[in-house]
Amino acid sequence: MEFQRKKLTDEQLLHLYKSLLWPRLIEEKMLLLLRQGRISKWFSGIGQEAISIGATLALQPDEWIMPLHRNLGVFTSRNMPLNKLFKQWQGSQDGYSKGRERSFHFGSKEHYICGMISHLGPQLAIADGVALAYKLKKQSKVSLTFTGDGGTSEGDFHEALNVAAVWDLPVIFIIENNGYGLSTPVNEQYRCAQLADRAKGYGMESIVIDGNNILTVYDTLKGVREYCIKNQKPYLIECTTFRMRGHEEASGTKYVPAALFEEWNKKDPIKNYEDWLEQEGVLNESKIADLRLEMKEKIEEELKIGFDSEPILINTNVELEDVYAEKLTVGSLQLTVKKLDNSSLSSVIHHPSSEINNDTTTSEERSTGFSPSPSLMERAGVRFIDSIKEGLQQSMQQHSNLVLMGQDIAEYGGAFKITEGFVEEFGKERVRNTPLCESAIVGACLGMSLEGYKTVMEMQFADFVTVGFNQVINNLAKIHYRWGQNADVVVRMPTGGGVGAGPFHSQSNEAWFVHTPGLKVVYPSTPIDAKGLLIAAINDPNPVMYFEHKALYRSVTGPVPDEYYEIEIGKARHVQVGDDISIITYGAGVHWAEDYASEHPEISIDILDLRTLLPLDYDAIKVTVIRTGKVLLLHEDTLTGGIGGEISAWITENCFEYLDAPVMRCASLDTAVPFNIELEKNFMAKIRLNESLKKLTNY
Ligand SMILES: Cc1ncc(C[n+]2csc(CCOP(=O)(O)OP(=O)(O)O)c2C)c(N)n1
Repeated sequence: MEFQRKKLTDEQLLHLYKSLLWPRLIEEKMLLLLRQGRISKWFSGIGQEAISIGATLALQPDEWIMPLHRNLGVFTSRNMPLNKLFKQWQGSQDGYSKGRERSFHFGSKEHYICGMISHLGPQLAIADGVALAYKLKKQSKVSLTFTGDGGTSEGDFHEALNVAAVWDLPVIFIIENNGYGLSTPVNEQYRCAQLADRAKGYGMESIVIDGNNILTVYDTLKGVREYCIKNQKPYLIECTTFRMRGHEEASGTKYVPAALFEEWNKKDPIKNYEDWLEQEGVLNESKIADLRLEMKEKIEEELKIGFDSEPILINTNVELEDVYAEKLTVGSLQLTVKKLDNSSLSSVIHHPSSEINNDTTTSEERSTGFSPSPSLMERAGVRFIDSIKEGLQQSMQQHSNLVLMGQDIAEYGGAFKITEGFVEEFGKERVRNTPLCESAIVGACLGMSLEGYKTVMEMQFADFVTVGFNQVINNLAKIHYRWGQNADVVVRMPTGGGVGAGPFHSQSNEAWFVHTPGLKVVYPSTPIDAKGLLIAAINDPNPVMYFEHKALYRSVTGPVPDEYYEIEIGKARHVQVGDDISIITYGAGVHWAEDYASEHPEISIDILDLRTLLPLDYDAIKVTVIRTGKVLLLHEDTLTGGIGGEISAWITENCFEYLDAPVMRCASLDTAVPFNIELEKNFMAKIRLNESLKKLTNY
């Protein structure tokens, strides 16, 4: 192995040596503790340390790094104290994640490290988002992310590299090619000669370097960092190395030929560097021995503190509270936002098939008891779609740190034209057409959040969230609970059927997200709520799935205040008072229920529009149950596993004594959404509403 010191001083060379040795000695100690049964699991990076250390030290300490499971050197090179790291690995209260995360699956804002989730690839797009934030702030910074050779086969790798290239983002992608995935050798992982060759396909520069040579890694990274900042481009570095131990200690290394270990043992990054430093006269045997002893003593000291950790705090309230970030400030701005509740609105909602609620009818007798508020200027007859646009537009005006992302949302104005004209008003930097890669864009939104941005991503159709699902469910939703980082992201979900769009442009998939702690799920049914809930979602520091029913876009109109206002997330809307039966519903269901009620004055129907599905407004649910004692849960989503089942269970548990009949559900058929319009009508819950209500009335 050849070392070139270039202009590095003895002191710098020594610092690199110490930075290499420290994680190696920590790991050796961990392996000992593992054999003694004092720790439970260990993912080893022995033999690969030069990559983590060379890369981390080549960056500025406030540049974000997205490390993986073999990158202890990233954490130690950012000077994270061993005692706290150890507490983290042990799942202790005073580690970095309050005992909620394992091994290296955590981050620390203070150290600009965003740790992995198990799925490996999702890390990469987060680096895109961070780099985009640097770029928009015009900062001379890069982000750095790691992947293994195995991880390069994931779609996330391709999406992240492509986005970085297309958006000219200063991201350094490092592949640690250590010969194996878990046990799968590289010849069963890919067919290109070098993984670095893939960069060409994305229009990106790349290089293959010896990942075991600390000076090569350090020098290359310094140069690449400068390149990325100066040219505002990403760069791919493939580091060749070898995994000297099993995937994790329990999994062994039987499948690795002994000759490979012998060969790579000779290329050990520490031994080789140590020998060279001795030749250079920077180190000698006794100094090495002293350093090792000093470090070993330090390890013992740190472990003493590490083992002496606070007992784990088991407090269910704290566990639940930590799922969501508190809404204290809004990005960097402190906003005074008008909060609307039902009593401040004059609410005349004009909905699809009913002519009763037109703009000349005051609402008192028909619905809500709302009274107009003199402080709010409102326009009548605003379409649902225009209210969404208005909420988005006013939010863009309020928050200079808000960026919109989505397919075709710029000049084209989005599939439904909601962002038409936005590029002219806000510019292309903040209204971003994305490549066709939902996973990377959700990941990039999270990366933006690490740097204090807010993002709204438009899913072209809610159906397509499936290809960004992992990022939503495992990154956005869990990050705050895992290590206290919020994900200030709204995903707009044009949803629902009724327009003959077939199985992949019509689905109601809100229940998937309701089942995921950490997300909020809102689903307005009226223009006034659509605007106010969107503004609230954007002001909320947590990830919010915002469902907007496509069939309501142009068919529903109503009054909408001109002002910038919020409708509180988590509060249902009592649509109309009735005594016989409650319909609890949301989205298109609200309009079905209202239509039905107006066509059947013989039944006195109480209607509750949930507006938010996570968290649910249980107080409002209870009020309507008590009022009528008979409840129908109505939703366009399919029956089995729909949110109706959840609410039914809650009512049964909590309101049993008020019930005069079993809670019933009216939902769509348990099939995909059919294309033929007649078949689709038959699929829809609406067609069974009359039957369901008759059954409930007659019970
Ligand atoms: C999506 C996903 N699939 C499978 C796994 C199981 N798994 C964990 S690590 C690993 C191998 C990763 O190989 P590579 O990316 O080369 O990294 P290395 O462990 O060799 O450093 C596998 C298959 C996982 N964590 N996530």
